[in-house]
Amino acid sequence: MRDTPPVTAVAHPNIALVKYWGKRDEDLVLPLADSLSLTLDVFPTTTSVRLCPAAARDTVVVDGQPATGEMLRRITGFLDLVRALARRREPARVDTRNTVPVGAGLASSAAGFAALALAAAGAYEVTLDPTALSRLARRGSGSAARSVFGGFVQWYAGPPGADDADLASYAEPLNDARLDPAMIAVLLRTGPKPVSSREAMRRTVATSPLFPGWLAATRTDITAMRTALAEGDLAAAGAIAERNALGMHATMETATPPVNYRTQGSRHVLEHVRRMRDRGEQTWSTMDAGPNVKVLCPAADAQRIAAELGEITGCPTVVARPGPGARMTTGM
Ligand code: 2P0
Repeated sequence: MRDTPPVTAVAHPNIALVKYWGKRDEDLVLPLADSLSLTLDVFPTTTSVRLCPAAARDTVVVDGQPATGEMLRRITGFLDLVRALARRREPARVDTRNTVPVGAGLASSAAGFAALALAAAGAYEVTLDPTALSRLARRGSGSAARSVFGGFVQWYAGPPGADDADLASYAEPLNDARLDPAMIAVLLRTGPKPVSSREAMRRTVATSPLFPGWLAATRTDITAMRTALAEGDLAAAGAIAERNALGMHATMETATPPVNYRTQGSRHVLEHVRRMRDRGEQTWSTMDAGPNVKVLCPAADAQRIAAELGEITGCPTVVARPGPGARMTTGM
């Protein structure tokens, strides 16, 4: 029995403006609240999947290296979900190429599982509409539900306790958003993170006294962010995004034991972005599960602002713009 030809898909990372932090169901990857993000046009992940009927088990290769441990377990577990949907059993070979360092808080798992969901569904011949694809990607990594779509995207938590909770939690593009900003990634350090976001979320929900307050604020932030996007109000969107991200970091920094993704370098950039704003620039920061800072700003000012941030940090900066959703492609 021969291997099937590879099916290849590409997806881009997304950066949340209203964050996902905390699950109500670990197995189904159901979040405690809605989140809202911007898919970028940089750092794509390309993944191909071929079925290997004669093989004894799945093979996973990430950036040319065989995957092992937790990464292998998560990807084969995800393939099991696709096989269950397809009612098929063949092992697969997965080949993934990232253009962003894995585990540095630059959403490689979002792009990775969005591309894997699309390629694996294709390889196992399961027909999924975009909503079903988003649900499937969610099972690999929550934020991947959002990378299925381009531009501004909202991921619905779904009503808690519902029998069809799995069906009700998926992402959708926000077609009424009237903003077309830039996002600058300041690449302070690109090593792997000290604590996985999965573990950090778990710890935060279980132990941070600030978590309930941040979660309640997040629910309000979603509504306010939707209004800001629909009105094309970058200043309102930026202010909500910065406050929501700083609040999320406050929750994990007050967990037991604490999780600190903010480094001295991050704090320096956060402070500088505030100072730029004080002198009239339209700049707002956000940060994820890593030390790198992303800066939301008008597209027309992005090159100038990125040059200044590069100069004060001595680190590379990348200017991103709204990017596309996951799609099939030919070859790696
Ligand atoms: C987000 N992050 O909304 C938040 C903000 C990081 C900080 O989603 O456990 O890799 O696989 O569902 O999606 C990163 O967490 O976590 C993330 P799992 P995921 O973008």
